[in-house]
Amino acid sequence: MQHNILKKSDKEIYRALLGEERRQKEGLEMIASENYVSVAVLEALGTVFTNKYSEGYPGRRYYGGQEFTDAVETLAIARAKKLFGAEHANVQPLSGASANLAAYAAILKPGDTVLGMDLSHGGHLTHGHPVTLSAQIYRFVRYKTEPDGSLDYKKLETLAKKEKPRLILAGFSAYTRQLDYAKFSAIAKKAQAYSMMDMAHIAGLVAGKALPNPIPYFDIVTTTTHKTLRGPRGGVIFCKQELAQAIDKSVFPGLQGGPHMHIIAAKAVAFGEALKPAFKKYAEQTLKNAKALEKELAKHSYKIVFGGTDNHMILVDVFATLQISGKEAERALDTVGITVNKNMIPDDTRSPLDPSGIRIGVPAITTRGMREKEVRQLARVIDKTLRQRDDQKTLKQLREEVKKLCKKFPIYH
Ligand code: DSN
Repeated sequence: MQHNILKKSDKEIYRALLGEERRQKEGLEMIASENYVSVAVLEALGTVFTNKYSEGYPGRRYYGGQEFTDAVETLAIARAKKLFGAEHANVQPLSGASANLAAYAAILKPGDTVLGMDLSHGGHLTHGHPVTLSAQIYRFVRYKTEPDGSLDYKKLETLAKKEKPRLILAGFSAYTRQLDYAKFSAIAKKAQAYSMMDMAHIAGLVAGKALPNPIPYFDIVTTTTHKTLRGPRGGVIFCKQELAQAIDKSVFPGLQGGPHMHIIAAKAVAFGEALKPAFKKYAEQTLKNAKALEKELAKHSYKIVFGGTDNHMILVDVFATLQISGKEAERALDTVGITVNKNMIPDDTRSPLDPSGIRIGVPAITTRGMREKEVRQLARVIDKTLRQRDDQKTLKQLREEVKKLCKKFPIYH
């Protein structure tokens, strides 16, 4: 990519940018929450929309000069609603975390009870982990998965009866099985609680119709716009029409100031791309690749957490399999150019910074065009790397193999 002006004006940032471009081109991103956006999305991000303040919403702004920002945000909203069949969309949240916080603030009072999935069982930090701001404001009670990887909806219903939550939260960042949305919704209705789903990880798979759509079942659905959806970093909140005003007020002026219009422009571009037929193929292939990875790693005797995957990622208990920590596994894979992240497994007894597992995702390699054949090859590379992590010669050979594969499936060429 050309960065002729930056090259002259800021050599330090230019050097870091070149380094990151090379890292992404010559290595494989297998962090489940990452992806490669299109050049059109990148172009939209680097535009003069970054100069503009647009507090408010289309047609109701606090500053002048909004002809084109209104056009962009209106398009982003319309495309987001069409993509997911939603009644209302707010495209201003700066991230998934701020989308979740704004959603909580729209419907909860301080001290209200929320049921959310435990972090080590796949839930997200913002679903009630004690270190977060929301956990200081609201009373989170966290539910867990069963040893076979399923969710016991009877137990969830009993918990809801006991705890009397105002909100029941579904969603995850490291859970690999399909949730039963109808059951969540029924339990919330019985408990007279709101229902909310954080679909950040799987939004692209929902948009591509490879996974069921949670929108009809929940009062509120939040998402990020990167990950499987392959847009810029950011968030969106979808809701039923009766909550639209509360959600909008909660995002602005409740939580945020001026929206980032260059990012909203890039979101609109990404939604437009996801509405095209090619995105459906991408979503389907992502699921096939994840299944292939699960099968292949199981063949190499890896312990797959939750018993397998129904989405784009798998969680591997490397400690149980090889007696190495997730941190060691992450480091070893880094040396051959495969980026994954260490991850807790359910009720992990190890520390979050040195847990028992790694999370591996296929959204980015699927964007590069890789299919089951390459996934099988990668499973072999991963296995060899982890088992022979102290053999420098083997690691060097594997690094070359990854580089070769990257060349065959280039990005931003
Ligand atoms: N950091 C994201 C992930 O990796 O899943 C969630 O926010």
